[in-house]
Amino acid sequence: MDEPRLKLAIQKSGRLTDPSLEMLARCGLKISRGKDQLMAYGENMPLDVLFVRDDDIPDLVQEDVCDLGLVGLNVLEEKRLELAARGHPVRFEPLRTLDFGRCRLSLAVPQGQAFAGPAGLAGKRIATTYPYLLENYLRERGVTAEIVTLSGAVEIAPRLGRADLICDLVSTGSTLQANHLREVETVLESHAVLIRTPLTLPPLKSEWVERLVMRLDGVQQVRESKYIMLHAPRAALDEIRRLLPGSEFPTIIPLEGSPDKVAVHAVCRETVFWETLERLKKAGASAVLVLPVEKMLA
Ligand code: PRT
Ligand code: ZN
Repeated sequence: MDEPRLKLAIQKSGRLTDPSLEMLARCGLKISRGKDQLMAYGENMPLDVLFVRDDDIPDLVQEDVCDLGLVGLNVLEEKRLELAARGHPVRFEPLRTLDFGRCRLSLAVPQGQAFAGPAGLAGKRIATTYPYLLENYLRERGVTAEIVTLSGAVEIAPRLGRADLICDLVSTGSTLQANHLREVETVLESHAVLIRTPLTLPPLKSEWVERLVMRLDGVQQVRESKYIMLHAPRAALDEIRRLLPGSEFPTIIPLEGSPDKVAVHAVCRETVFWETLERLKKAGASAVLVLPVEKMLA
């Protein structure tokens, strides 16, 4: 009998596509994309990748077409609120926060216009493509405003006289600036999320979900991690241990012929800056080597 295969939905073409594919490749997945560009076959895992619009990803998991999905929290939360408003059960679960796709859903007013906090939004027209998230934000603050739901080009709505302000995604802020808008409030901090179906999967599929998640954790952990090797006077060990960023249990190795010195090897889970190396040297460290970590399995 054929092995059951997992189906994972990712964005077909957009901001999340490259980082999603890169993440999967780092998890060891090799895919072949045939003529049918909508689906790629996992060659070395029982996992196939479906390429779709990001807005369809929660639905595909919701409707059991896919077991897994990689999507922005903004899209996910909008969908969750929409389902709740319609009285439908939510049938997707977040599995992991991913370290890409960072942005925020923010309120922005025309430059030069004052903003008197959320209470000042009462009676205003706010243009957005995220009506449920905005409605939720306003409701939590007890404010009644008019939500103008658009399908795109939100940033030009105030200039066209369709709205007083906007609620849109921002990353660098240059789009807002180019449109003479000023960011004033964050409605949601967003990032990419791995979601799964709440259904119990058959054992083989379930095992591969676990393996994938474990690899994802490993990949995300090593992104910032470095392996540090150095020589240290025994007397300075406490100080040097304290200086090593995010390393709990360094390995201490005696050095042949130098009873006063040891070698210290440590995995640092935080960025190692030049300043840290300078402090280590000041504390007595020598022969300091910093190496990238390729894979890690806790
Ligand atoms: O075709 P499809 O529906 O799949 O794609 P899409 O056009 O809806 O989505 P896409 O590719 O633009 O974004 C996919 C996801 O990336 C979003 O749902 C967010 O989770 C995430 N993301 C991260 C962003 C941004 N950063 C971002 N900057 N999505 C959109 N933007 C917009 C922003 O609104 C602005 O218009 O990009 C523009 C540039 O932003 P600034 O602030 O850098 O100027
Ligand atoms: Zn979209």
